[in-house]
Amino acid sequence: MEKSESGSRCCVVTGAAGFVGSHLCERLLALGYIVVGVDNFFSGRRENLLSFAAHPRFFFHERSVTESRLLHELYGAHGPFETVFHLAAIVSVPYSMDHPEETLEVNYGATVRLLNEAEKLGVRSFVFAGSAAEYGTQDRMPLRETDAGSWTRWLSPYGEAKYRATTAVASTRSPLRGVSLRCFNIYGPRQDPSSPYSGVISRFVDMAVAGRPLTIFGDGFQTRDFVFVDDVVEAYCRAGISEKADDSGSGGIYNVGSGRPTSILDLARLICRLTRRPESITFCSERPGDIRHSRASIEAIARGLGWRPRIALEEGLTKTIQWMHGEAQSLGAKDFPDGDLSEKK
Ligand code: UD2
Repeated sequence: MEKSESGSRCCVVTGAAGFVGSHLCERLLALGYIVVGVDNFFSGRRENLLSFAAHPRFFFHERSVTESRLLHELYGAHGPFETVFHLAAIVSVPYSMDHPEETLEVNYGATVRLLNEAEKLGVRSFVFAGSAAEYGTQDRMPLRETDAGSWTRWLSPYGEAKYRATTAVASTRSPLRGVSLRCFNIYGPRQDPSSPYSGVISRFVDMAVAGRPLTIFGDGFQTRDFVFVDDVVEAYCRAGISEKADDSGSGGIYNVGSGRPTSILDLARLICRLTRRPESITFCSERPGDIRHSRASIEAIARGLGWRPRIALEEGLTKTIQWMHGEAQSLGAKDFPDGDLSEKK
């Protein structure tokens, strides 16, 4: 993406304080965009904003995406925007099991309202954070975009709400361009390792850096498709900014993954090697509801957006480990101002 092409056009990023959203804001700022970030800190973290909160082209609003007329009010404050990147969501699958209605309202209902607002405001592109969870349980690998439908058996309200929202986003009509990115297992700096349901890489790296044994649920032969956060951000930028017409036939829905399977046992061994720890791995019982394998077909995104993953697993893990080392050292030394930063303009 060329900085010179973007001038000082404006984008909205919901979920700006999240793991992926914060990286996306940073990239858009580096590309020369004005970025209006929105987050209610339900799961986003203030420290994720630290590296760019004071940027002269970043404006932050502590708001919820469930507020009606949110985009209209942001438009009133900042003027027209070209792209809405909608990443804010209830991200915890276990939470979605306990709160199915709230999940449907936040992850689906709010998305439909934002889409309607975007249409009325003449926004050019609406890019949505879909999920591999939209595929539910499947035996056939790799997963193609057409493998999710009304017949799918979703494992959680999270998966179903994301599927419904993706369907709404993909059925927008010109001139608004709706794109949903079904991301597989994203990892990288700023992913929070603190819950038992945090991404396995963030947990393993955290355990290894702390010198604790790595805990595998099940036999370790289950596989996942891991994709580094910088590659995911590149996919968002291409989806939101690209002028290229979609000739992939996938209707504005794209998988974002590496296309490669990695077993959890191989992953654990690799992290032990990269952190120069002895191979200290313990096995516990399988996590209830876990899928066995997950792998993306990435043909559609290659054709439609010219995207392919660039960061190999070992390189991405090395960056994640370096970041986690830094976190471990600076623990307790963080400080961040409270409140709304939107007055800076
Ligand atoms: C991801 C999502 C989940 C849901 C699902 C849909 C994350 C964190 N989880 O679950 O919310 O969207 O995709 O497909 O994005 N594991 C261990 N030890 C650990 C942690 C995990 O062995 O300490 C295993 C776990 O049992 C699973 C694999 O590692 O077999 C990956 O776990 P995950 O939670 O990172 O991701 P996944 O794909 O199961």
